[in-house]
Amino acid sequence: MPSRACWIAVALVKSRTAPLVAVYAAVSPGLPTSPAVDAGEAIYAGRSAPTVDFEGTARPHGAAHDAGADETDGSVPDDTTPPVTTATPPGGTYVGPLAVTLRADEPATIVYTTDGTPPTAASPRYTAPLPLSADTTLQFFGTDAGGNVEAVRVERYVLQPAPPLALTLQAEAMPVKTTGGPTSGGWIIWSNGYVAAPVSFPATGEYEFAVVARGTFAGGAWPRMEVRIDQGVLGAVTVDTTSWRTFTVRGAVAAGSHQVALAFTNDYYSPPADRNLDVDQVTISGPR
Ligand SMILES: [Ca+2]
Ligand SMILES: [Ca+2]
Ligand SMILES: [Ca+2]
Repeated sequence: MPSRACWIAVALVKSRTAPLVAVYAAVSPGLPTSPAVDAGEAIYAGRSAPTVDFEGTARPHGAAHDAGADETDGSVPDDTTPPVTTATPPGGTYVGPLAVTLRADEPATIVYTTDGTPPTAASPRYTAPLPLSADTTLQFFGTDAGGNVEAVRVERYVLQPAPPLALTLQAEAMPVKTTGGPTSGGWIIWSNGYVAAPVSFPATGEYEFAVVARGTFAGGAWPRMEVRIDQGVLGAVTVDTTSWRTFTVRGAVAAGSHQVALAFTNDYYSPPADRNLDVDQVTISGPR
């Protein structure tokens, strides 16, 4: 018997307004049927589902159809196309931590793994962008409403550490100075106050702040200097020298832009005694 390309689609439709079930048929052109039916013609109507005997391949109906399509005339073929899921950004080499978004081109359930093993239907389901903080092989696939399963896709991410910060800021050039005036090579903070500048920290970690400073002893004490991040104290030192010297403070700073301030906190003035803090520069390095 010669084979011939032909199809018969049978749609079972339940009425929204009454417990009525109808069967519609669509037949490929030239295919003889008995009894003869035309595409879109109702060949059964009743209050319960009929028993339909036919030869050929049946597909599950309903869920396999594209959502919202008009299926009553049999003109919409079943969805047999698996979803296409895309990772954004795609695999590659990136600097610093990353968040990867998975999106399918149709409504689909996406599962994924990050441990190098191929995902299965039981793998974690994707619901929100995936934060990556180390080299990761991301594997995933989507399953659409019709049960069509996408082949596993693989994206490899290589995350390089952000380049370290090594930055020197001159105190006299900082954009914020709450008090004081210029002095040779730096800025003299003569009452309680600070100089400050915004700094972008490339990654979270411990940074070193090497401050070149000097001071005047008065009222029985040397000046006290704080290194502040967004006006929170990272560390404090006593500047016990009248010549420029480097004082070092270390502490954890979160990635992002922060105000770095060098503050004088124990001013004293009783003429002729005058306790002051002079600041030349700060070198910021890290993370380490
Ligand atoms: Ca599909
Ligand atoms: Ca003073
Ligand atoms: Ca300076």
